[in-house]
Amino acid sequence: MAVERTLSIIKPDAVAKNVIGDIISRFEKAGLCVIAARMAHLSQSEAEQFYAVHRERPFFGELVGFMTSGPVLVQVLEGEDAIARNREIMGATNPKEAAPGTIRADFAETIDANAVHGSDAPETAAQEIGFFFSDEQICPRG
Ligand code: RTP
Ligand code: MG
Repeated sequence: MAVERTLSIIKPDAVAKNVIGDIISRFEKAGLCVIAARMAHLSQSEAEQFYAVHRERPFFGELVGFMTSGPVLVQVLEGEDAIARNREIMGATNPKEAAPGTIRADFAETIDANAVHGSDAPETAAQEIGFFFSDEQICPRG
């Protein structure tokens, strides 16, 4: 297994619930390290660009509306097999289908307000990391 980086977003619902620390603790317990992080309140155009792959989907308007509804924490996570490992501990997109003990099962309410985003492949991870962070803002462990 290779060391990978992935882009994680703690979404507005989880920030509003004040569970940022609980969620980061899940990442750390799974062997993932936070190597970049900042709070952001996405504009309409930033959210539309970030989720451009979904622009033809029926839920695009709700997705953009939700992601701009409040502040988020954007982070780069690094670790062995980080992309798949992060998605494993996030759980299924719909929290009602998420396995017990996953972040979405424990912290999310609905398919829109589903607590976290995680990149789904190496190419999208690289693109999403570049969307939010410059190289100087990323601090890998030595
Ligand atoms: P994410 O990108 O946020 O990590 O979530 P994901 O890979 O599990 O799901 P994806 O298919 O990429 O969808 C992005 C976000 O759009 C919302 N969604 N709503 N109403 C629906 O059928 C529906 N499907 C997706 C979710 O909030 C999902 O996280
Ligand atoms: Mg996705």
